[in-house]
Amino acid sequence: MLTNPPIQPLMRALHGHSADRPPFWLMRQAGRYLPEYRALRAQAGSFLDLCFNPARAAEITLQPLRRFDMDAAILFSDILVIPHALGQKLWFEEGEGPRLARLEDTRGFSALTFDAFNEKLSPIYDTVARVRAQLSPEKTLIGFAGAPWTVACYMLNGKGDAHAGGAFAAVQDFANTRPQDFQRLIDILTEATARYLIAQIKAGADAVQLFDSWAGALQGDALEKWVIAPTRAIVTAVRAACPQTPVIGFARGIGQSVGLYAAQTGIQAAGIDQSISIAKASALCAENLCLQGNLAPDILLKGGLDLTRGVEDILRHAHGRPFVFNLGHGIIKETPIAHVEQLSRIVKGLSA
Ligand code: 1CP
Repeated sequence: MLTNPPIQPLMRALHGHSADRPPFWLMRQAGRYLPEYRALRAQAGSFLDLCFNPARAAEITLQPLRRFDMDAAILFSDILVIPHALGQKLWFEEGEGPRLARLEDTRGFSALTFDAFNEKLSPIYDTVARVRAQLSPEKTLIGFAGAPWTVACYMLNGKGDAHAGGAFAAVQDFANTRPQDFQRLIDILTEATARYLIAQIKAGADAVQLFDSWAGALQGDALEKWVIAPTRAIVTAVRAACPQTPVIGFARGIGQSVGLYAAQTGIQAAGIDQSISIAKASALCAENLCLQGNLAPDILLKGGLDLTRGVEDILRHAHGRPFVFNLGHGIIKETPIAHVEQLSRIVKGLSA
């Protein structure tokens, strides 16, 4: 327990305190819906060049706070810098998304190496330090990484999954039929993710979030083995090295399993997507666990009265418990800036 509550509203919530008005930030708050992002992106060359340019990445991290005064900045980077740092070739196809040289089988896993890991990632630690130095003391800096299951999906598939729902069926098949081989990859990623998050915290991140965007593809034993167990190992390693730093776990699409996920991983806050209500998630999780979420990104895209009602509904259900207002997934790139301004005003209690 802390003797003094932290001064940052977002850290107070992550440490289990409720507030009259919850702090807020938005997943993918830096990015293509902002003209100032698109301008810097156009100068940068590739998306990866942008992630590895500390001055530009720090600037992009700070851009949304200037417009909308969120309570937290989230490091501008990508979950796929981990495979890149382990030696798997990564590039981004313009207008499409990430591409990775495929890891065909265990021979591919053997080529992954920690030899240059922190060296390759050092520009990102530099970005974290720059942002923390420019951010006012009452604002929180969130570092992040992809969770092992989600990163393994991209590493084995070589790209996202275009099928509706994106369930990475071929990766699930690999995990089912060759569990020992898959475990090797998960173990490498668990070690890499813990090292990466601890280095971000040492560089100045106040809290960290694990994005497990494709956790919802798994159930039962597979969820326990590939999502819960590696997350627990990462939380344990981060807490041992940095006992005061909260870990937010966002296992998207796991529905009612969020209670089990939160209790068994030891996370300090649980990200809630839009598929279950905050009232339901509250009933499934411990009272002092901070919840974060869960406005549907398409309601923010739509705006108007639906947005006002959607935000107020969540605020009402979360009242009295530790809570961070956020979306249920990332901002859609067509979202009008005026809608994000409207959201910010409502959450702050200013007006609709
Ligand atoms: O063209 C561009 O400008 C690149 C678009 C873009 C951006 C802005 C990508 C490519 N990544 C990012 C930044 C990013 N990615 C952040 C920055 C911080 C923020 O503002 O929130 C974060 C946290 C991520 C995390 C990320 N990358 C996730 C997890 C969250 C989620 O959305 O589910 C995933 C799955 C990725 C992979 C990725 N990177 C980029 C794309 C288009 C994708 C998805 C690919 C796919 O599944 O098809």
